[in-house]
Amino acid sequence: MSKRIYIIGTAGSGKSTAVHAFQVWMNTQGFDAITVNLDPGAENLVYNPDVDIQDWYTLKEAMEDTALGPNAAQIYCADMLALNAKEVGDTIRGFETDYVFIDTPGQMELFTFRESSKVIVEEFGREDAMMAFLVDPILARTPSGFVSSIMLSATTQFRFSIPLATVLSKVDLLPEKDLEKILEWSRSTDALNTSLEEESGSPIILASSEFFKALENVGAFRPLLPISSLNLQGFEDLYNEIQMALEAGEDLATD
Ligand SMILES: Nc1nc2c(ncn2[C@@H]2O[C@H](COP(=O)(O)OP(=O)(O)OP(=O)(O)O)[C@@H](O)[C@H]2O)c(=O)[nH]1
Ligand SMILES: [Mg+2]
Repeated sequence: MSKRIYIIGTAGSGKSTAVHAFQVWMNTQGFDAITVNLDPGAENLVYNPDVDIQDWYTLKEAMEDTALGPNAAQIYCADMLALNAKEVGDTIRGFETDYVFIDTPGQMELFTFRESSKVIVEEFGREDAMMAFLVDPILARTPSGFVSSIMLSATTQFRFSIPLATVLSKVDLLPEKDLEKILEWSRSTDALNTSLEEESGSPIILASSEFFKALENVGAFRPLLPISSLNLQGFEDLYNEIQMALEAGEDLATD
């Protein structure tokens, strides 16, 4: 069965571009990969999805049919996903491919916090499924923004209980100094704590607290994987991380 990789992240974090870049990178490595768009509001996608939720319904149609405003219509569409999950899953299973890259709706809460996405993950298959959470570098540049991003990533992991890689997106936009700093925070809670204290001007115990240790223990706080969809930097490392996580899952399943 093909491996399914869900690309998740806050609005504008680079999900759609990463889906396309990952497919391109896979093809250069001789692997076959297909793309799936689950965003009913996506316009001008940078890739041509092999499976597109917009063939079932679009945000625009939902607004016309229900007379809902854009935000309520987004939620309506997110819930519609569950109704179409089996058909979309069957369409995906119709492809013989190594990898399936799944682009999720712009605003992450539409996927992360709605029950329908759990239906999707079950229907598409839990086995050999993984998530890549994209951290937006603009948010991660400040210590408090970095911590918020890690918490969002951890929330996603708690919601779905499938392996998750936390990825720092668009690193070509970051000056080398900022990139190093962010990576250092993701490797060392001491470094993070020092920067948090500098930012707030008062002592902070967050990064050394039991809470952060718990995040570390469940794997939510880990060294970030830096990628750039612009120059394909980091995709090999992300690929290796996915392989390792899914193989570890297989070993557990066969134990
Ligand atoms: N420099 C640079 N820009 C990027 C990269 N990835 C994405 N972008 C840009 O960031 C913006 C948002 O990218 P998208 O891929 O649309 O992000 P998204 O998360 O799918 O956005 P929504 O679905 O609208 O929430 C676009 O202008 C992209 O061209 C990258 O690796 N480097
Ligand atoms: Mg998108």
